[in-house]
Amino acid sequence: MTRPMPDAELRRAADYFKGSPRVLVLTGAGVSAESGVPTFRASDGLWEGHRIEDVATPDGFARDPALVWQFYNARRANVALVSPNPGHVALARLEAELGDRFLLATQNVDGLHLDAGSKRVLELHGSLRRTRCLSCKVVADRGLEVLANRPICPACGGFLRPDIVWFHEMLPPGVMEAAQKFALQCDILIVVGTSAVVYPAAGLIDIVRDRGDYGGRPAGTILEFNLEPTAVSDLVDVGVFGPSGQTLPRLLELIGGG
Ligand code: BV8
Repeated sequence: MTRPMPDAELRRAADYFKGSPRVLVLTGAGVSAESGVPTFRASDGLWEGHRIEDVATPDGFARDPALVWQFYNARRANVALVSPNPGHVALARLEAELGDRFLLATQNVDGLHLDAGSKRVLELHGSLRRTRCLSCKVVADRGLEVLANRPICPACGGFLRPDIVWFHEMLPPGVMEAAQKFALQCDILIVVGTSAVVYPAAGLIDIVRDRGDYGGRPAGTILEFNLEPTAVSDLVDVGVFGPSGQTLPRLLELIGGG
């Protein structure tokens, strides 16, 4: 049974977009769920059958690189079969309206925001579509082509790893800083489809909320788009509960006076 659109909350959320606000968006796996990409912590989540330690940490890769590549090649194959959903498209439309007053920081590694036409995207956790050579360090965009279980660098013959930020690894230099800088200045933070438990990504929410306590601008408005309450739901100004593939397009309609 599909739930009714949360129109009252959507109208409250849309009211914050009057004028031309600076908008930061933080997305997680939920924004890709309706495209057919499994989320991490749902019952059918990606981690089932695999312990995080075995497939998404440097130690796991050192222990069994073939298992890790099997895990990531399976995800590459899944993403090759899916397309952006209307939620991704709505965020690309919001960027088109706001230009450099918009920035999208995603925890996702599926590349679907870019496929949907978003340009101002920070991939906080890397991308399934890139590899990095353990020897010559070259980062290559390999799209979603099928890779071997132990792919070799075409440039130097070294072993490749996914260009993904695993747990206990630092995020790419500059990426998190750019997101944090925007979080200090934005008027609105939209949090979409994330359980908000992974740091430092989830820390963007704290920055927007607490920056006034540290001499910064007063706290920005935080809007949460999710199926259900999360660890941050009691911190947000408006919670919009429903599938983001439906609620985000409706938000754009209401902002546009729809
Ligand atoms: C770091 C790439 C500094 C992999 C990912 C101990 C030692 C070391 C570090 C730590 C430690 N304890 C804690 C940490 C920090 C750690 C961390 O945060 N751990 C958590 C689990 C507690 N973070 C790190 O390690 C980070 N690095 O701290 O470096 C450092 C370095 C060395 C030593 C110390 C510190 C690196 C974190 C990056 C990890 N890599 N991804 C891959 O993707 O394969 S994280 C992984 O989780 C994904 O990127 C994913 O995006 C992310 C978060 O998950 P979500 O996106 O939120 O997905 P989830 O399934 O959880 O939730 C989906 C949500 O969507 C749900 O709320 C659901 O209701 C909703 N939803 C579902 N459908 C819909 C929907 N909403 C709307 N519409 C729908 N249709």
